[in-house]
Amino acid sequence: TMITNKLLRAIIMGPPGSGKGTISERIVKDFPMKHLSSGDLLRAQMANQTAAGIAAKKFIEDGQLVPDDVMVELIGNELGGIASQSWLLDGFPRTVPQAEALIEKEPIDTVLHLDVPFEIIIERTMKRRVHLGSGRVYHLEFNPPKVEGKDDVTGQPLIQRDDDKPETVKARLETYQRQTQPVLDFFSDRGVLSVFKGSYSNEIWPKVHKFLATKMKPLQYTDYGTS
Ligand code: G5P
Ligand code: MG
Repeated sequence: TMITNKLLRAIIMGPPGSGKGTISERIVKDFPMKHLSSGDLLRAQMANQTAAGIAAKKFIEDGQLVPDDVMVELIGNELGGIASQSWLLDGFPRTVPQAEALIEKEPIDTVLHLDVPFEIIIERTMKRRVHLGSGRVYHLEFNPPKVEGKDDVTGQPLIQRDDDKPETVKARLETYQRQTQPVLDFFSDRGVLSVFKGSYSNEIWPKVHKFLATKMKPLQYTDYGTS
């Protein structure tokens, strides 16, 4: 394939805890793209107690989806602000109506599906810690912070997400199966879906990098090993 300078509009999908945040951080380090995570955006809105944040809170804590109209509006506004750049959408769309609303406004070039088995997800989310301000994600063993409980870059405290309790994670997985899996078919039918199957981010990462490098010129390749 010929690599052009055209902007790339990409989506990263996968079940809760599949590594969307982890792989996205790696992508934006090696490719000139902007990462936009719907979950990070909602958590920031909740922390700031905005109207959208207050409306979203009860859905998130129950492992349910925030209503489509709220999400379409929120993400539409954000995408407007980064229209001149290549971007990577993480966590949106996650219903077919959201996908339909998105493709009406934005041509989607590629959708990366992280196909990670559900069994390993509960443990991962229990040991996850996040930095609210940036969305940077850690894991007590897989990717521990340099200083316990502190973000590597800012030194600010790390938190545990309210929706990472095992019973909420189970609800999120069910929500994913029921409402988000159909979105995979939606993009597959449109010929833009690429599947990356694996249990570990380090195993998936080199394949994602190689694939994206056929679409846009990488800045570099960061090697994290393969196990
Ligand atoms: P979010 O924030 O989009 P989810 O559930 O889709 O939440 P989540 O939980 O953020 O996805 P992730 O980003 O896929 O997971 O995974 P991650 O954070 O990178 O990795 C998980 C953990 O595993 C981390 O600790 C990481 O370090 C570790 N890890 C990664 N790879 C490995 C590995 O190889 N090995 C090991 N051992 N560990 C690893 O959405 C949250 C809520 O917001 C609402 C919904 O209520 C949703 O539930 N929401 C929306 N509602 C409606 N519409 C939308 N579009 C919405 N978007 C968000
Ligand atoms: Mg995430």
